[in-house]
Amino acid sequence: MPHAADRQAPQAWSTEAVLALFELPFPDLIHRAQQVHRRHFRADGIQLSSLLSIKTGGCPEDCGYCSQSARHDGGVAAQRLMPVEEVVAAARAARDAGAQRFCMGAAWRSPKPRDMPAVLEMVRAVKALGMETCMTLGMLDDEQAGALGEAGLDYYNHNLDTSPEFYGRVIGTRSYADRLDTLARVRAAGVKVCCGGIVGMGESRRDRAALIAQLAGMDPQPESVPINHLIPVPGTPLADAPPLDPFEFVRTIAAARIAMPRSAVRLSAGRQAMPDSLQALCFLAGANSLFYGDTLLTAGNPEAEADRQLLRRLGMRATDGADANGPPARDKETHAGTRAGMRTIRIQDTRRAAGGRA
Ligand code: SAM
Ligand code: DTB
Ligand code: SF4
Repeated sequence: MPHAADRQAPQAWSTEAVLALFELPFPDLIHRAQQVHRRHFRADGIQLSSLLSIKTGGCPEDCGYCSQSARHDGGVAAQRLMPVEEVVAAARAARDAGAQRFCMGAAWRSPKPRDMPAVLEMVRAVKALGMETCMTLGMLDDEQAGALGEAGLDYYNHNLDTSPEFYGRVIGTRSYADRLDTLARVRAAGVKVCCGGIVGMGESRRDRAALIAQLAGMDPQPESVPINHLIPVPGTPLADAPPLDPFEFVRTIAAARIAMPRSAVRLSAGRQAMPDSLQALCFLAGANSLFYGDTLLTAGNPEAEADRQLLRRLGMRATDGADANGPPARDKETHAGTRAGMRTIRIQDTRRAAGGRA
């Protein structure tokens, strides 16, 4: 029987209601986030996704945070779409290092018809490695979303990024409504939705609450919610965004966890600048997914070995995310190997694993 607090319909999360979460005393907010988290997930499990930029730079969009926009000088050169074999080789390496999902990103406004055959081939080939697939290619039309669904794409990432009110200060070339349209097409194609945002762009607490309310109001809620901390990129309009209190970032994670009890909440961009202690607080606040591997799309991320050590030090383990949307997992026995509902993934130092062959 769902807990009363989790039974709230998605639309029950008004901006005011989420703002009230942000305004709780920090210990109360974390306690509440932990309660919600433990009703739906093992508190020691982390899902690991690796990212690859399959088409870098030269993007016609004007997103104010982005190194890849051709409209600002973010220092990233435009490249062509990567060959399928190189993408598959990167996915295999990520799988062998312990990633269970492979996310492929392209710096496009939307895919061109000529790009689709290669992109669909990438989905099929990465799936054939036994990995979950995710793509983020910009806006999609019905046909493109349908084709990705038919190819077996598991997730499509398309973020709302911020509140409807702050949005126009950051992005001018696509509207909030455009984003919601793409997300509806992804849903209609039977592909799971990965949708989140960025904090630390100079938005207010109310904007952060409004972003969470928008995400939580999606019906159904996104299966995966990346919470990115702005990585300020020199040459972009947001290079000098005012610093955000780290506890405010943790509060955003906790509000996302409480408002979206069954979603995987991913502690996403910006981890390289975060001490381990802050990341641990994010896990306590309900984050249960990470980008794993030393590069995001163009920016740095902690080394895989540093993340393995962090999880080890915290007594946490990589999981396959199968507990998402599943029943509560309270049984300590699930720590051992495979059981219905969740699988522990062995993450390893591939340099050591490959030692015999190197
Ligand atoms: N071009 C596609 C699109 O925008 O739909 C996909 C890639 S885009 C880089 C994916 C997301 O990465 C953005 O929506 C944004 O939330 C996040 N992102 C990009 N640059 C970032 C930065 N400098 N700091 C934090 N997050 C960032
Ligand atoms: C998301 O929300 N964060 C990821 C993924 N979706 C594609 C991207 C983060 C990008 C960080 C900046 C960069 O690497 O250029
Ligand atoms: Fe282009 Fe995506 Fe960067 Fe916006 S976030 S400029 S759409 S690559």
